[in-house]
Amino acid sequence: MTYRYDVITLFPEMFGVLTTCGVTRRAHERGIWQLQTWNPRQFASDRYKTIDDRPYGGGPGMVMLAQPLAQAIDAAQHDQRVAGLPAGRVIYLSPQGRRLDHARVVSLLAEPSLVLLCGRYEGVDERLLNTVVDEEISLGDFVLSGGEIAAMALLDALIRQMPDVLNDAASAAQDSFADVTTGGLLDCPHYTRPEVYAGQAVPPVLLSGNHADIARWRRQQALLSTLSKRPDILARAREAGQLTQADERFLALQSSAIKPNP
Ligand code: 4HQ
Repeated sequence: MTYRYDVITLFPEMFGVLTTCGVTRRAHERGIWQLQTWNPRQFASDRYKTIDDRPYGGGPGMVMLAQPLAQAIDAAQHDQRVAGLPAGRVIYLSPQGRRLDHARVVSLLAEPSLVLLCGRYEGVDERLLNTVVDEEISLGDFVLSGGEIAAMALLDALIRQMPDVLNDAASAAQDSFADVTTGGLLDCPHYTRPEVYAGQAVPPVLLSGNHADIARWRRQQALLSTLSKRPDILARAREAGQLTQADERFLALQSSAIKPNP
């Protein structure tokens, strides 16, 4: 299976990092996913290539015109169909959307094609959202200069979950922590050489060679970290039945160890 993503953006150059760096590059080279960018400026209908205009009702900033965006989306979906894929659903990245989490990432992997719409300025004409956008997704409760970095974050999160993208060790290692929304915990601490750094020794259990002890210690560290930094995630893990009796016994001994997140 190969995934195809079409991105509507005034800054297609930004997406180069996904195909030129790291894990996403390797997956792209191996044909696991494909990217096509579409610049709405190329679909502008006047000779000045206008893609934005002043907001009705006044106020600061500019609003992206519906028409060039609608045509760019049409062209992307047409191309997807020509490639033998379904016309992708249109996702608009915006702070008004539902917050992205791991569960949504995993569910989006069921779709072989998507169209990601990146807004700039104050956003896009509401009538475009009403007519062609299927879903709005937010990266978080803060404001970016445009949807591009949010779209890139979504793509990165999608790509690293695709089959055969991470090596075996990495995918095995992330397994238990992958889904904080369905019972996963925060990650445990990691150490590498040297054995002492800045006066801090590596926890001796990690040098013991006792794999059962190491696994138990890592689990307990993950429980402690989740308890102190993200009690909401610990509660969800408990509700999802992800905590063992040993986990609960360990946590019961820790009620005095809760530190506020600095
Ligand atoms: N923006 N999550 C405003 C975001 C954003 C976010 C994208 C800025 C849309 C018009 N996108 N433009 N947060 O802040 O996705």
